[in-house]
Amino acid sequence: VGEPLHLYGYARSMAAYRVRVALRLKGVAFRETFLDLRAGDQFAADFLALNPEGAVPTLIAEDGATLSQSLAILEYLEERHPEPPLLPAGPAARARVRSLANLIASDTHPLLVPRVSAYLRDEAGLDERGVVAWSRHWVSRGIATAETRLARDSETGAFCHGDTPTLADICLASLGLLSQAAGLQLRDAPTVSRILANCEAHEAFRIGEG
Ligand SMILES: N[C@@H](CCC(=O)N[C@@H](CS)C(=O)NCC(=O)O)C(=O)O
Repeated sequence: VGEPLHLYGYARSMAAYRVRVALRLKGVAFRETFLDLRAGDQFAADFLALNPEGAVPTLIAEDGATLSQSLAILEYLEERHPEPPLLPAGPAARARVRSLANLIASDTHPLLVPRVSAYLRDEAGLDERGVVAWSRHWVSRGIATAETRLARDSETGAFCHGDTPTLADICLASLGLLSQAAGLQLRDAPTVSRILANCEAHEAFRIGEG
């Protein structure tokens, strides 16, 4: 038995949460070092040497490779530990799941990270209300698009694609975390709410370390 994987994360990070949930779903042992992003730990020289982007998650994999970007890490885990699968069979189904995952992880979440809020506040001159309004706007828009697609598509089941969790659920649950923290109601998103409740009931999706 080799060293457990080493995850660099942050308790409130949506992107680190995605990797934590995938590791738990796959039953892969890991240990986690928590950075404090509010204190600027991501800009410490030894961390920047690992990940020049200054962002979590960063994962030291089995073979010592240093991995970053949550979606790339999820795909790595899927290839390295295929069971249980987090992507469905068939190219169109896999593209649907990846598309839903990207809707959240590529088109929504990057607008909400600390470096963007800091720029809006410090460089673009937005006050705190403006920054909150910005975040709410993009979260609401991401959730509204997810709701339209999930409510419309026949592939939607107990989870985003069928009845077992996929990469899409991991990403949706990560946004659910943030919308809760931002005090956003999911009133107008019944399908998203139903899927998030199924995620919440699943042990691997619990919030917190380990
Ligand atoms: N697209 C990246 C996002 C990584 C990212 O920006 N993570 C945030 C925390 S959720 C971070 O470390 N931010 C540091 C900062 O904004 O200074 C991923 O999915 O891994």
